[in-house]
Amino acid sequence: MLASCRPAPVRAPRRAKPAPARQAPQCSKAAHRQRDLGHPPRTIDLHGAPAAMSTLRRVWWHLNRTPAAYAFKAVQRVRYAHEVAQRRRLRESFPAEAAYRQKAADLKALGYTDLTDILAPELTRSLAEASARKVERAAALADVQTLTHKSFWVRLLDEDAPGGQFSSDNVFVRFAMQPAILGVVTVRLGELPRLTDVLLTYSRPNAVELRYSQLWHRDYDDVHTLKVFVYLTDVADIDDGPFTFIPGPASDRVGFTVRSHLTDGKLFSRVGRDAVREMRGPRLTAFACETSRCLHMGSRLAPGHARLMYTATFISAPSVYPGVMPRFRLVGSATAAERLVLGV
Ligand SMILES: O=C(O)CCC(=O)C(=O)O
Ligand SMILES: [Fe+2]
Repeated sequence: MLASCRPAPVRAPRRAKPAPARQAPQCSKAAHRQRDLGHPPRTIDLHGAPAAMSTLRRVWWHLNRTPAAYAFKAVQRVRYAHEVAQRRRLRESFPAEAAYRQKAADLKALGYTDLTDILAPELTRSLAEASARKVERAAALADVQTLTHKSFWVRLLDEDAPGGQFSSDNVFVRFAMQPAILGVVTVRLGELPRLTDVLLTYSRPNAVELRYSQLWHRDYDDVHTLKVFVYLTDVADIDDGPFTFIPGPASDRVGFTVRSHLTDGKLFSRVGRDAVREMRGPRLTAFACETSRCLHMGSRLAPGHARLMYTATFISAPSVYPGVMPRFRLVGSATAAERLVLGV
């Protein structure tokens, strides 16, 4: 069944009181620890030790959350012109069927598209089975992760990436590397993308206030970040914490915001509530969103609800963060195009 993406009056969950929006660049150590480290790039996402980030890296990280990132990106594209040309040349490696071209066109125009009907059913089945096994361990993993910043969700794949690296034959990686996904993303970018991460998150209600990606934000993984999401539990209504967003054209009109995370009040002083879209759908609903462009939030779950969601993050290469630690380790063989996508 296809996802239904509907206009949605956004309401905060009953128990949640909005937090003050966060100002990005202030740097006391304590404040830094509190800040959203949900989406910083691999090189400087120090997983549990963000306070140890060097001053230079921290400054770089903050600059990349401003329009200056476009200038850095342009410099990186020139520096790595050879790789960029190779990514363009090899774009034919992945299928560009009419259906994929249509999805890519939707992404370009609107910033999102439904992917449910084009994914390989056997890979979706494997993803669902592997995710169900992971979720059995959620309680134990939650205990370990209560000290980290995002108390409203548990990351279930940390154990699959010892030393910070997934092997390329991991089912969560193979899912992202399927021809349909790479086909759509490659057509959209006009070149091979770089897969920077895969994530399985188990979101639960949080007792206190809305935090981090529960507030409205764009992702700053890179200037062009595109995420593929798969719901692994039903997300039928607002109580299930749907991924909620403002499509591309309306987000463009909001423009750059100094604060990286906005409360509903702040957002709706800049854009009408009628622009809001919610992704709702049964388990195995899949969609893509250009999260560097579209303002978005999610995981606002009502008591008694939980949401399991898979995320694959793609960027246009090269990264605005030079010296990115490889996220993947090649196991078995791969084509030249697949190696470029994996960065191995
Ligand atoms: O939990 C959600 O639905 C939002 C997640 C999010 O902001 C992201 O993956 O970039
Ligand atoms: Fe996000």
